[in-house]
Amino acid sequence: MATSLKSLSAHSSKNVQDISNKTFGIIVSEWNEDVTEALYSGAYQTLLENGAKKGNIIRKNVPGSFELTLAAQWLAQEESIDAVICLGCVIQGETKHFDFICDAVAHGITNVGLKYNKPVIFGVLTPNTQQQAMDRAGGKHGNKGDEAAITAVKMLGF
Ligand code: DLZ
Repeated sequence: MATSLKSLSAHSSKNVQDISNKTFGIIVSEWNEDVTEALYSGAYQTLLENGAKKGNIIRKNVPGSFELTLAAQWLAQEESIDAVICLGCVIQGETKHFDFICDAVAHGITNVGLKYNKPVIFGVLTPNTQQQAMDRAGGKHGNKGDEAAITAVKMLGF
């Protein structure tokens, strides 16, 4: 079984670093908000547990996951922001909308990270059902928001 990132955080020497002076932007998509709010709670708490200061965590909402990319660019271009975490949930529907949104967001977030040379984390769930989403937002498969936060922390310590 794969080791979760969060379980490594307390014990891995690679992850022991001071992030108290690091600033994080967290962008939350409002679509499927039960899921994305749970992702946000996980990410926020995990950053605090790892030493981030409340005042150094900036939250912004966007209407849907498609808008995560532009908002990530707006935050990443700020010199004061060290890492951006994008949180969304796109649930498979009957049309190709799902594929277009997922492709656009994955490519867009990648490009923003490369352009601004800082971690921009893909914390977007792409499940087939609402239940699968909830299972990954604090349910039986953990919380991918936690993992997104740990990924940001690890990348800052690279
Ligand atoms: C339109 C749409 C649909 C059908 N489904 C989702 C979804 O499951 N998750 C999500 O985050 N956003 C969805 N959206 C909204 C798009 O992301 C976007 O906000 C609109 O297409 C406007 O650009």
